[in-house]
Amino acid sequence: MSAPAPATHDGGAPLPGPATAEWWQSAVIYQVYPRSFADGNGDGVGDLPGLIARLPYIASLGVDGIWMTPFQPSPQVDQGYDVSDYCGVDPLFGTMEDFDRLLELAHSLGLRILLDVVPNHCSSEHPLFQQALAAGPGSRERELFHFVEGRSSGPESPSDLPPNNWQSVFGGQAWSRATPDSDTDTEWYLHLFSAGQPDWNWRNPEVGDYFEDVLRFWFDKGVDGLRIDVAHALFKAEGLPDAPSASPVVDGLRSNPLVSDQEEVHEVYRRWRRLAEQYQPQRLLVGEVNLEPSRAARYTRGDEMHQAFAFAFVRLGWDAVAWAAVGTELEAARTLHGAAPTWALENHDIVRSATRFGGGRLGARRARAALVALLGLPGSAYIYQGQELGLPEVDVPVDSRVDPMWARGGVTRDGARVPLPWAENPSLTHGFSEREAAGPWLPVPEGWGDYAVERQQQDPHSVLHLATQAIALRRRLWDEGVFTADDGGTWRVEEGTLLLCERSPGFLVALAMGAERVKLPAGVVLFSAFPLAEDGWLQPDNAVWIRRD
Ligand code: TEU
Repeated sequence: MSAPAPATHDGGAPLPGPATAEWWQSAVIYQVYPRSFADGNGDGVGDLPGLIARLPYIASLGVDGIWMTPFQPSPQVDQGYDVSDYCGVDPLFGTMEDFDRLLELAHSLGLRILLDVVPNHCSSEHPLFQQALAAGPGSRERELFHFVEGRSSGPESPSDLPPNNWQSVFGGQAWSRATPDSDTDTEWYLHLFSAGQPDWNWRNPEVGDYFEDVLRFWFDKGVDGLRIDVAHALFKAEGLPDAPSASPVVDGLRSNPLVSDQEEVHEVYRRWRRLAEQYQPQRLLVGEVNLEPSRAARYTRGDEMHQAFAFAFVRLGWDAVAWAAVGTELEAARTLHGAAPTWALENHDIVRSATRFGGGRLGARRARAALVALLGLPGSAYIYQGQELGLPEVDVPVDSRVDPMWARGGVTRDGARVPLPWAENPSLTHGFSEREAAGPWLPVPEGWGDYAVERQQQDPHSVLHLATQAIALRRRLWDEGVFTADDGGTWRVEEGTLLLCERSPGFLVALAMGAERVKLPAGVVLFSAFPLAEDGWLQPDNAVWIRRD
């Protein structure tokens, strides 16, 4: 099949974009949360040897690569997002030799490896933070972080109040005393997350240089790219002024404009892009930029990151009109900045889609349909481990919750992080770990084996089969030139509840989001989440890919 003519939009001007797609433009990436993926040494925590043993499973999904959340040395206050050594491997997960083995085997299986880099903050155990604490107020060492004199409630109580009213994403104030028991050290340090995660001061050029070395270290090893944690937050408003409101910084920092999306941050990604381009093949940068579409797209301008997650649907209910509106916004941002959306419905921070979309059988149907829709959209797609099994959110018993957000803010993300069920057999962990008696780091609920990989591999109607088939067909459509990097998406709603995204040219993704059946759009159905029950109709919570030439 010959490649279709370039897509045209708004008056016919061709969109900017490469004639030949880069690998990441068509990619499906599988997110691995190593703690919960597979436990190789029987200590109840997933690790690199466990992941190595299961790499063939990931390859069998047909995905292009893996994004791994942090496995670097860390006190694990925030399950690894509190890094104390950016260039190591925490013994909890294995050794650097294990990582090298992982990288080599992944590459031999055709899988790229993306790592998580956490540049907004480190661990309070990081040697540079420890040195800053020891060096005391006013020292050069403290300029790597945000150490600031506290405010005073009265002459008797010097510096007893934090420097400003900023709130932590995890709940409570975003400041802690440098040395709580000291009369002489009256400084506080900033932490947008937990007190164990001090924010770096990116206005100090030494921080930029430090991270350049970190990037080089992993790129030199052959790592294919990086997912950048809270990428929009590195710079804070100059002078750290009070926020207009001291309400908790929920929803990924969006309620305090002073802690994120400062213009200076773009220079960081320009520098990182230049570095990424020095490697062959070029290394990929994908950002966690939890901002509205028009702001997030600015991080994917031609000389910045390659991708930024489109989190927009994550905040929406099962509502075709709302999805179409957000899809249209994302398309407008794409047209403006030339980078296609990077889709994700789930990750380790978000309530599982099967639960978010209604729970039980209804939620399971919707999650399955949404996954099919997602894989047909123009742009790269990220799938979170277990999404291909249709895992629901788990109500982790209160005593077992370990997410620091639970202690600080009363919200837990543990329910999306429960160990993966590999085997249906009745062992306590369903094949995740050999640690039977004490169990894994988060308990698995009753009935977890029903979702097990082994079981779904035997069932041709399973979510696992469906996801694998959708990924294979998607790949074929790219190879045949039906899908191209220049494709846009025109979003609309028909019959009140039928969500449509028309991918240029002549390819339609349809998702029935209402309670009633709807007319099936004209064209040849290439794929569906559920079999089509009646001629010419689409049942509620089904999704189809349609070709109309
Ligand atoms: O998350 C950044 C973030 O602000 C949100 O995802 C937040 O955790 C969520 O909106 C709360 O509802 C990243 C990581 O993905 C997350 O696991 C870390 O806890 C966080 O950074 C700190 O490193």
